Amino acid sequence: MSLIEKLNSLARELEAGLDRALSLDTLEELRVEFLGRKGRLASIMSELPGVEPPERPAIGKLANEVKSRLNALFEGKKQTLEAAAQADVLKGFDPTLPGRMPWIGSLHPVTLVMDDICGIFRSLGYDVVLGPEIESDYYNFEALNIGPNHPARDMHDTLYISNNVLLRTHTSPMQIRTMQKTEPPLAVIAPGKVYRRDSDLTHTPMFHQIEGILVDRKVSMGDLRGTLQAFSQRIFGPDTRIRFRPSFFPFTEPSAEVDISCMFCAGKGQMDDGTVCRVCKGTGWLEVLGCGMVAPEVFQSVGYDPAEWSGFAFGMGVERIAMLKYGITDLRMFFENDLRFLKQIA
Ligand code: 2U9
Repeated sequence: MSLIEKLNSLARELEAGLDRALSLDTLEELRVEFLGRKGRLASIMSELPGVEPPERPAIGKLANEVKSRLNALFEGKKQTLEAAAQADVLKGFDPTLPGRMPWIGSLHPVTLVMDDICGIFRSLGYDVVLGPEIESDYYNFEALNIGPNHPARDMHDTLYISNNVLLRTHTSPMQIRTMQKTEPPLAVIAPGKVYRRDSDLTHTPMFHQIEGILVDRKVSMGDLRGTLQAFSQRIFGPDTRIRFRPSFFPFTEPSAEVDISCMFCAGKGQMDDGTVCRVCKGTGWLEVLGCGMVAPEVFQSVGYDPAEWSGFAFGMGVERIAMLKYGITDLRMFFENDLRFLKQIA
């Protein structure tokens, strides 16, 4: 067979092969077999030097024409197969289906409640102050009328870093720092993390507190009560009542624990079906915070004259408020980061 015949036969064979090729893989195999560097066309062309010189130009020209025609056919078939493959992908796709919603992060329940509480006090004219979690013994205890041997140190379960440096057990150091650099009158709240060497079902080594202080002339216990009544109604609902029970804190005198009427049984102590309320255990009241009138020793430690200035202070645990507000019964829920729990509240 002459080279011309071989070329024409090769072209016919490839054309037939292209017609039968149903996939891009088969197409590639054909391309390598016929048009590849060591393929059949190259093999035919390698016979060219053996052809009589006068015939070579015509055969060379034909070979080039065959090569570019086959390349064009090959490219055309490739495009057809690629379009078909794309259509196959689209076959299983329903553009009318709703998109997948990406999960958007949300605020932690403790942060939400902390923001709520700060918002309420800001609306009453309080400024928010933030400060260090690592504190000195002076700011955490001494300036708050808790001397070196004061029994109240016991109930603080302090985590010490060194003799005089510790993790703050309450946010009260911030009220001292604020008063040291601010002339009265003032009203601030101090939210943040506090630390205690305490860990059981109802205590965690770190929890969140919000404390507040208001200093002015002639501040009374009635002002304190009115403030906490307004706060409780805004955070727990307009029907909330409060009551004071006498208590003791070294930094306030007199001091009180504050209870709110139970929001689960409306303060009745029992449910509509007559069963005892499991939240307030039948008392109708829930303890939510502590408070009192700022002790004169505290005013003296920041250079305020206790004869001229008076004030009230209060403090609350944020996790406790969040548990009551959302009916959460296990404190550990806040720290486990279980998304099923977190999503219910956000
Ligand atoms: C200054 C003066 C007075 C802050 C107060 C309480 C009462 C109180 C507890 C509530 C639950 C702490 O989180 S808890 O364990 N706090 O009962 N805190 S009065 O009094 C201050 C603070 C700073 C300068």
